[in-house]
Amino acid sequence: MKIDSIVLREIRMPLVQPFQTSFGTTTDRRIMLVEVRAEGLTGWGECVAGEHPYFSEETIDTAWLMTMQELAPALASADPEHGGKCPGIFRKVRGHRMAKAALENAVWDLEAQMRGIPLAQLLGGTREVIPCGVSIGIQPTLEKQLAAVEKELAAGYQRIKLKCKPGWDVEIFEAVRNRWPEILLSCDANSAYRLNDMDHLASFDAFDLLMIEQPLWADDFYFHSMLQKRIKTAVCLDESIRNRRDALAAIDMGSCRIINIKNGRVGGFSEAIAVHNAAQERGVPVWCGGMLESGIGRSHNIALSSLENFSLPGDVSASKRYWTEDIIEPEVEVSSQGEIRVPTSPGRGFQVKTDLVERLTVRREEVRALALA
Ligand code: OSB
Ligand code: MG
Repeated sequence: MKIDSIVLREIRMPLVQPFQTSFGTTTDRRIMLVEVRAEGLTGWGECVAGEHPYFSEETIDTAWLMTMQELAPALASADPEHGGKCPGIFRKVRGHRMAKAALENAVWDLEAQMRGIPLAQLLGGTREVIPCGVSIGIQPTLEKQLAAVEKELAAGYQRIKLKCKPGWDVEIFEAVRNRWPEILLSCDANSAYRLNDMDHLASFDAFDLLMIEQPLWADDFYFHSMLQKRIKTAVCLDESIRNRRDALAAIDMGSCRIINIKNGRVGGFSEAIAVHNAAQERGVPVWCGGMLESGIGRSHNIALSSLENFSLPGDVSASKRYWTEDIIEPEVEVSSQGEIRVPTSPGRGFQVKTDLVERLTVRREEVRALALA
C-alpha cells in the first residue's frame, strides 16, 4: 500500500463516570488517534496509553513524541503490504508498544478495507459473537459497589470483575458472593500487593473467584509463580505480559493459568495473535482486556476477541458504559445474553464519526510520505 500521510490527533472525552483502580482515578480521557491514509482509504488506530505513567511507562505524550519522531516516519516510508510487516518496521525502536500498536492496528484496519473483508477475518477470527464481562472500578461505598454489580448483571454481562486493593478486597468479595453465589466473579489488583500479602491473597480462595488479575509487580513472573503454587484461585497476568516470550515464560514457570491480552500492551495485533497462539498451544485460555477505549480501540478489541482461544468473557463492553456519545456508528452494543456480535462487513465494521472526532480534537499533526522522498 502506498501511504500518503499519517495523521495524529489528541481527542478529549469525559467518561460517564470516574473509573478508580488501585493506581488512581480517571475522569476524562486524553486519547491519541492515528489515521493512516493510503490509496483513498483511511485506517484508524487508537493508542491506549493513559495520561500518566501509572499502568505502564508509556503516556499519551510519550506515544505522541515517539510516533512523530520515529514510528510514523518509518511507516510512511516503508509502504507495508500488510499489518504483519509493522513489527519489523518498528523493531529498531525499543519499547513504546502502545504507540506502535496504534499504527500497526491502523494498517490492519486499512488492509481489511482494501481487501474488502472483515477485520476479524483478516486476523484469523472464527467467533460470530464474543462473550462480554465488565470491569467495575473501586466505588466510594460498599452499597454503591453492590448497586454497580446489580446493574451490570441486569444488563446481561457474563462476568463481573472487581477492581481491588489492600483495604478494598475481602469484605467486598464476601458481600458480592453472599448476594450472588453463582456468578462468574474475578478481581484485578493492578499490582497493589506485596510479598507479605501472600497469606492474605490466599484468603481470596474462599470466594471462588475465576481469577486474581495481576496481584503483584507489573514486571514480575517469579513471585507470581510462588503465589500461584500457594493458592487455588487462578492467577491471570495483565501488566507482566509484553510479548509471546513473556507468555511462554509465565506459562512455563507456572506464574499464571490465564492470560489477559491487550493489543496496546503487547504492541499490536501481530504480537497479540502470537500470544493468543502460544497460550492456545499450551491449553491456557485468554481473554481480551480493555483500557477504557473509544469506539475505535473497542472495534479492534472486538475483532481480536473473535479468535478461538478468547474463550473467557473479556473486558470489552458497551460504548454507553463509558461515553455519552461514542465516536463510531453504530455504537458497541451488548445483548441481554452478554454478547457482542462480530461485524461481518468489510473493515472494522463501525464507521468513524469524523465530524465528532474533528470537534473533539485538541491537537493534530501530520506526517506526509512525499515530504520524506
Ligand atoms: O487493568 O484491566 C486493567 C482500565 C485501565 C487500565 C487498566 C485496566 C483497566 C480496566 C478497564 O480494567 C477495562 C475497561 O473497561 O476498558
Ligand atoms: Mg488488568
